[in-house]
Amino acid sequence: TAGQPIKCKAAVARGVNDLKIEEVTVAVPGPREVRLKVKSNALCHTDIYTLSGQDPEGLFPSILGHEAGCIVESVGEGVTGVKPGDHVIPCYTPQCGEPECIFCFPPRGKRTNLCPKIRGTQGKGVMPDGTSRFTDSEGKTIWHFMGCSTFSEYTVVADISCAKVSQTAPLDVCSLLGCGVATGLGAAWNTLDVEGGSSAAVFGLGAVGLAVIQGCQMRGCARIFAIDMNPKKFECAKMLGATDCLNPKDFDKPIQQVIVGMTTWGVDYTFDCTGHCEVMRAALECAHRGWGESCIIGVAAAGKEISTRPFQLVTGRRWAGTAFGGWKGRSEVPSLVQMYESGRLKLDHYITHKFKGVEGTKEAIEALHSGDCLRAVVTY
Ligand code: NAD
Ligand code: AHE
Ligand code: ZN
Ligand code: ZN
Repeated sequence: TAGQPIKCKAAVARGVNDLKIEEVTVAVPGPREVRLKVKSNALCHTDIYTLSGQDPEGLFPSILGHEAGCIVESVGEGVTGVKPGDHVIPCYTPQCGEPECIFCFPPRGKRTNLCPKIRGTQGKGVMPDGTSRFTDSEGKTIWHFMGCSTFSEYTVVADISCAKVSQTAPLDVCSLLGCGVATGLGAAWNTLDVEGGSSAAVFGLGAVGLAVIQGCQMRGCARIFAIDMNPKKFECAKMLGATDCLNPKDFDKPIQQVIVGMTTWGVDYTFDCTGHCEVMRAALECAHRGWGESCIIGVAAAGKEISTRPFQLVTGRRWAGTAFGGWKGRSEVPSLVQMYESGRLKLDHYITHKFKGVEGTKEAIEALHSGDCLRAVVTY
């Protein structure tokens, strides 16, 4: 197949909540590009959010999907980091690693994973040269998404977006580390860098929130509040280390007041994993007086804004946020896979649903909507 366009099946987002299974053509990879055979895809809430038209950067028609385990099919000119047959996790936060990139390179690059090298074109649904590698059966352009577009049997990504991982790790588990679970762990370990013995509160118990709980538990947090409107999520939260499970519907006062009441001064570290601005406010306002830190992980719809009384910050709370948990894709994601393989990081519990074939993408979306699902994994 190398050197030739590939015809394959993909789930194409044609418009708002309109996903069609179609044959698409995937062009050969250009310079510094890699064509991937997608083996496994986990569905993240952000895919559904963009499909539902809430993403200001959302484009149609496009191929969504950004949590995947893949095998390199062929590489374009100048690619040295990966070769055909390598197992990779595509990362929507790339890592150019060039010495002149102040975001990648120490000393300042130590603080962030937000390499901007291809972010401009990525947000416009195209490869770094400004064009797409996908066409439909009529030869019309289909746009890329988050530099990944993994709801397709084949995709093309930039080489700086490819984290080369162990050949022996199962690709379905690898796909979880392409976004949600890695993000939750990184929010706790990198972004807020939570301390052992401290307290944490996690709002929203999807895979992202549960991974925050797991990360806090592994760091030795003494008390972990788990908050969700769906009590079915509490069992897994407890299994991962939550000490107090709260459903805001069970109280007649705002949940932040409930939590402050249970702790005197609030919680050391809090996390929004819902994407709702009122929840982000609640998370900030139950952070500890004097030093509490609150991390926004959830993605809010176009036009939404956060608010709180400035007094909340004046009295020592800090508002933070994270993209992909602060992980630098190529240099750090492979070590998460190693942690899994060595048994130090448990991940199997996130895969609650499994489907087969690109058609399974629709079933996966229904599963995530049902509220019973943490991650639905579709294998090709
Ligand atoms: P999910 O849909 O699986 O889980 C969200 C959970 O929040 C659900 O359990 C839901 O019941 C709960 N929830 C909804 N409203 C609530 C409320 N008012 N109070 C308490 N709980 C509430 O989603 P996910 O895949 O775990 O993703 C979570 C969020 O993180 C999404 O907004 C997603 O877009 C975002 N995300 C961000 C990053 C990042 O890098 N910043 C990465 C991955 C996902
Ligand atoms: N495109 C949206 C924002 C979407 C967003 O915030 N994405 C998160 C990742 S969600 C993963 O599931 C992120 O990391 N953003 C950083 C980036 O560079 O995209 C908008 O509001 O325009
Ligand atoms: Zn860079
Ligand atoms: Zn995601």
